[in-house]
Amino acid sequence: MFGKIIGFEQVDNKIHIGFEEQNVIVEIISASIINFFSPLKREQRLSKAVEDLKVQKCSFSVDSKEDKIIIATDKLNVNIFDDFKVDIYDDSWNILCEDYRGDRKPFVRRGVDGGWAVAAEEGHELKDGDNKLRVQVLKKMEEDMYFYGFGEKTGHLNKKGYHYKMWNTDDPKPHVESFEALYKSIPFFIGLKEKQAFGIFFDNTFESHFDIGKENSDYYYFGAVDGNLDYYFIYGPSMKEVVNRYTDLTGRTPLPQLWTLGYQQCRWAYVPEQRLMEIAKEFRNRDIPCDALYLDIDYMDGYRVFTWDKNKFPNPKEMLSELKQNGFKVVTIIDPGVKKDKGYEIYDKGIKNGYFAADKDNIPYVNKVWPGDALYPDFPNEKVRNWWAENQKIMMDYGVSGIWNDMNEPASFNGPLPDDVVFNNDGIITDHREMHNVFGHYMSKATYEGIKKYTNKRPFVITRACYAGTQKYSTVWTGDNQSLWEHLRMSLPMLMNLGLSGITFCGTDVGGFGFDCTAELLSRWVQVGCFTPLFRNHSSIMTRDQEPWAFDKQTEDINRKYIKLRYKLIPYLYDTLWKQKSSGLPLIRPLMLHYQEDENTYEINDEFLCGENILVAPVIEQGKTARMVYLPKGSNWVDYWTKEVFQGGKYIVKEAPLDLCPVYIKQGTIIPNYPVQNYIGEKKIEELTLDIYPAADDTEIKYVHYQDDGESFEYRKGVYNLYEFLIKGSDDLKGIAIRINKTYRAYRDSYHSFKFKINNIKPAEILADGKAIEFKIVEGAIEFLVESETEIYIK
Ligand code: MIG
Repeated sequence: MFGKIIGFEQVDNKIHIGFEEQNVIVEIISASIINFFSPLKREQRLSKAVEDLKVQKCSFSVDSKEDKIIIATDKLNVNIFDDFKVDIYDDSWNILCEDYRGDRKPFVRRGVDGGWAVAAEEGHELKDGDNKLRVQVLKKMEEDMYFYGFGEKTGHLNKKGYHYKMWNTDDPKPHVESFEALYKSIPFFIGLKEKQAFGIFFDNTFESHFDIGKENSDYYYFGAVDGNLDYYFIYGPSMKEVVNRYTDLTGRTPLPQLWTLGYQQCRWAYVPEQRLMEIAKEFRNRDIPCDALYLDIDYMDGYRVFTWDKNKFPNPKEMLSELKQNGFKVVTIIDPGVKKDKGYEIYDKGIKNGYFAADKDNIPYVNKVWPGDALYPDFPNEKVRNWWAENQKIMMDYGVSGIWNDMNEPASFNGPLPDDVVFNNDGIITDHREMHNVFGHYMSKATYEGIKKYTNKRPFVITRACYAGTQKYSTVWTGDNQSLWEHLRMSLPMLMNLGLSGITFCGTDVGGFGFDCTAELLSRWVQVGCFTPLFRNHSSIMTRDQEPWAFDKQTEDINRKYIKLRYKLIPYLYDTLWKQKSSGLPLIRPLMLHYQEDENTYEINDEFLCGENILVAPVIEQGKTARMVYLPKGSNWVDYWTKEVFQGGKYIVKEAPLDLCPVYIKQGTIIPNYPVQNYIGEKKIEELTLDIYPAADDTEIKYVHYQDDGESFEYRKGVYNLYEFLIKGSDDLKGIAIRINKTYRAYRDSYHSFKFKINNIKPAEILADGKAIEFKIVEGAIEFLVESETEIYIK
């Protein structure tokens, strides 16, 4: 395809290499990130995901020797051969990633004459092949490799042995392991080889394929049906560094409004007004915290976006303001499909200005979605995005607090959009094949910009379809799961891999969307939801009710317990998000992200870390009341419920009756807690609780806590506070010294006091700034209060 190397030329950080048939550019983005590019479709890179490419100047060398070109940075050695074969080594020449030599040799699907036709008649489905790839890179499968990431995929954490397709797909059938595509396309993965991690981001928005040693165990490959060859090799060696660098390229999740971390209740559909108000009232009457309620498609007038059905909601503004007084924020759904309907303002304006995608004869393209005949806004066009952003004002003026973007794969009821539907991508005329996977991305971006402009608050957007980089604009949920134990099980690796793929703020429909939930399933699901980034219960029309109280008293109590625990953890979650701004590390993490040295963690599908310090090992099987828990090597772990300490590096058995979710806190950490509130902002938080798990030796614990107004963009001007808590045990462990430092102060509200809750110690005396203070023992932990910036000594 490329032919022999003819020569090369270095221009700044780019090495232009001429091959007989094609030119390529190898760009040194940093010592650890290299981009490989060939303009197979068009000259420019035009990334939709990387909006602000930051090249870090670094020294590197380029030489040619015999049959190859050798590029060396401080971290990587890259050999480039004829046919654009690339081998990448670390700085000690250990191979990391080597191109496979030779052609694909797929396994044979054996059948018998006529046999398949009969099977197909019965309804059996055959997987498509993918021999139509115009861009393709084959890499040699090394021994002992593991693969993660790929965005939102079914199956397990490690993707080795599977094939995936990136083509945003709305398939309402129950999602199972054999699904190759779902709603989101994030063409990024992490390879782990002998404890070294690297990432590959294949930035191509066309239908792409990733085969991870499925068709042949000698190689893995990625490729696309069209577009440029454009991929980044991102070195670790730690997985944390890979995620950090990948999110540095594609962007990170901005701080959300604090309330979005609270509990959210959704249902298709809370209509009319009286039903929505009833739901709100139940939460408060039953003492179950809740911050957000959702309105699904039925609030609209004939499914016309940006309208209200005034029969069901006679006065939305008044209703929303009444709800707000009670702490409820309302999020409304907005689909992309605009009803074809003369006289409907949005349609008229869109038609007048040519804002809809058109067919090849430039006639606006019509398909069918909820409103019947509908048109698709040309979101890849900035003008259209600006218009869509303006439309957000309609909803914001009513007092809506967030926008839920559904159906933006885009979905269509009347067969898929034809390949040649035309889009105008900011001046470049292109088609559905190229824009399909970024349709939801651009829609979320427009929604984000609009909400930001009209509220000046941090926008809350939640989208179903996305591409790499959408994390800059939107939260995601994983679409139409079902109330199945299998889907609860699957949600963990799916969310962990989304987290590794840059999507920090993600969640599944807690309790399951389709099918009827059971009391036990909801009880176990809420225990997972409590520790996952987006905590939203959602269910479909015609399924049985699924609110926390929809079953029996025990289920309601369990819901209340975990939803309240969530509210206690809010400052911990928020701190983690704040730290994510620089680390890129997600909220939900697979164990190996922090324990890469411990191979036992590589395939743990049923446990996860919430931030760095909380390990959750939920029960995800019906009828189970005990489970095996693996505690990773390198830390000690404290049972959150009993405070018993365990050494890492082994499996333990934990009894877990229905109301107990096994949770372990890393020893030597601090978990900040807020008091439980009915909703974020109900109480003015003047006291921060510090739940402390002292180290077993004299290791110093440092925890940084972040505080701001939780809603505006003032923090970007530096309006926030930082607190540093330092805890150090003496060698003989006879005493523990604690220091509180407010290391940065620019935000007016601050805490008046700190409540310390120290687990697993038995002090004789506690001194604050040298004076003895009182303490009590509550549930086995000692508790005492101090004012700001005190030095504490515990004897
Ligand atoms: O085809 O708006 O995933 O959350 O409740 C159904 C109705 C359309 C799909 C979404 C789901 C939402 C539903 N929507």
